Amino acid sequence: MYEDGIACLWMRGGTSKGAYFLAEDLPREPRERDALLLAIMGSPDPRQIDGIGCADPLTSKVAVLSASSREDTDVDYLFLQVFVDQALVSDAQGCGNILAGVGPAAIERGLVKVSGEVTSVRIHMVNSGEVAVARVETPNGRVNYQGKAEIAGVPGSHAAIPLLFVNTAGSMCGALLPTGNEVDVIDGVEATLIDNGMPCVIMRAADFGLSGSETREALEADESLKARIEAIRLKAGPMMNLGDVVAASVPKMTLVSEPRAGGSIGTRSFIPYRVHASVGVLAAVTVATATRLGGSPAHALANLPVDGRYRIEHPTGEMEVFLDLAADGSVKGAGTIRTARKLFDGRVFANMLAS
Ligand code: NQM
Repeated sequence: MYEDGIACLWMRGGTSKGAYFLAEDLPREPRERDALLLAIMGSPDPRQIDGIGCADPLTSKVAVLSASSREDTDVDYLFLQVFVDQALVSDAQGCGNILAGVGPAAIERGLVKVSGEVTSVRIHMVNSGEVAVARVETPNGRVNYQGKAEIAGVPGSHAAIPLLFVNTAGSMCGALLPTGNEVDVIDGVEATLIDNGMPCVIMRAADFGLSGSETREALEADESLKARIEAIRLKAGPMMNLGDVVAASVPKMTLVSEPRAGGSIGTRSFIPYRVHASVGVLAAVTVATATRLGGSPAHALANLPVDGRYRIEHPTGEMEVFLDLAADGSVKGAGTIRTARKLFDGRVFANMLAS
């Protein structure tokens, strides 16, 4: 049925890469759609050799775009995480990095019209039901990808895409603190179970005998550490209203430490089986939010900014996120700057006999 391929935009969004599709080009039925996406990415296979995934969860991602189902937004964006070495596709999380490519992709595909030098695209993030606004440079009626903005983890500079979020508290867990506590103890480890856009379990790196400055490779090579963290994740999932998370890519297990490079806090994030090369956008917003909770392990370690700009240190640099606080100190909104780039526009072919 898909012998002639499927129209696909392959884009970098922030520090991730993904395939951007129009919903109308994919099967409607989720199981059929997911089987097709697994075949397109080449999963399950640690090398994804027979597909376009790049053998890393950060480059095995999908955005499904469609005309907005809401009056207050311009486009619907469903994020799907295609697992690399398991036959799993999950909609249990969103992705703020792939989100950076959604505005440009929606304009490229004609879902959103250009409206001047800069086009504001209001994006309905279907996974969480929340809204993000992306500002996309559109001089001369088309998307401009070139510019001077630099983000850690991506070489070179590109056009800035400011992203703004509102009401992200409880995006997938129903409440900012789904257990009602700033700190819970799981397997003897103090953890903040929190969701301000991304379900995260925030724990001290030191409680695992780590400094928090370990490389991605060193952490991934530590099998007993990974087993300990996974045991905590499986217990945290139901506590966070996420149910059984055996087959889910959430919650993100984030180890925090004192900042080392002048930032606000250090992070190493298990997402959940690989360690993030940097940190997720909404995960960074969630960590920044945790630093404001007196009871959280993140609070005592953080160097809190006075200007609302939180510099979240990660293995390849830092991500700056901005928190907009209400008078009572709660987080009203958040923002960050990302970049994105169109890498390839064409038709992708899948070996459906493999699934
Ligand atoms: O937290 C990866 C990424 C992400 C998620 C992951 C993200 C976010 O960096 O908003 O962007 O945590 O699996 O692409």
